[in-house]
Amino acid sequence: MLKIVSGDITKISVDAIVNAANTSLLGGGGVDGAIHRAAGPELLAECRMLHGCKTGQAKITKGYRLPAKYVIHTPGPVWNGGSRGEEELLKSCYESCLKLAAERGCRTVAFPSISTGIYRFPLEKASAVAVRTILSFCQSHPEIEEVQMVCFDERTKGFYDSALQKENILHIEF
Ligand code: AR6
Repeated sequence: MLKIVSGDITKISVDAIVNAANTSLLGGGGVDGAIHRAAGPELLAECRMLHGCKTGQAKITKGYRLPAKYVIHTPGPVWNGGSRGEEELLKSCYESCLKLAAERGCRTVAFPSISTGIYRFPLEKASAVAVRTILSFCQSHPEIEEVQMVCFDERTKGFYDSALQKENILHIEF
């Protein structure tokens, strides 16, 4: 099941939350900064041992002081007009995170809106990619019981709500 919710992802009690990181995995602004602040310095210490991560891939750490057991770190693509494989890379972020979550036995996962902040990915396109990819992964992995898209502002939530509505209509029609 996919739920679109409003809130702060650092407060969500799930098996794994996802961090919209950068390729260094050494922290930054936005949701990445919030997650590191809430998890405490042990998170950065573990991230240092991971030696970075490629765009579209994902790596997992413990959640330390967060309510979540794990943090899955994924560097999303920077939007550069759309002709540099941005949509495929974003799809790969969601798939890589869900794959890692399933491998670690996670049943509940929460995502932030990857790439739509500092990385400027247009929300309409990003929300469509995210919703489609999550729904399709969960269909073939029933062990993932619930995925939440945690939106930090109402504008973002509006885009994810309508992307989910569009997917549901498509599913009824075909
Ligand atoms: N909970 C949920 N969502 C949040 C939170 C929060 N606490 N804080 C911000 N957001 P961004 P990106 C939303 O910029 O575009 C970092 O410096 C935010 O409103 O965090 O993937 C990294 O180190 C937006 O909707 O991530 C990278 O360098 C969404 O999270 C770079 O930013 C993503 O915005 C990654 O940029």
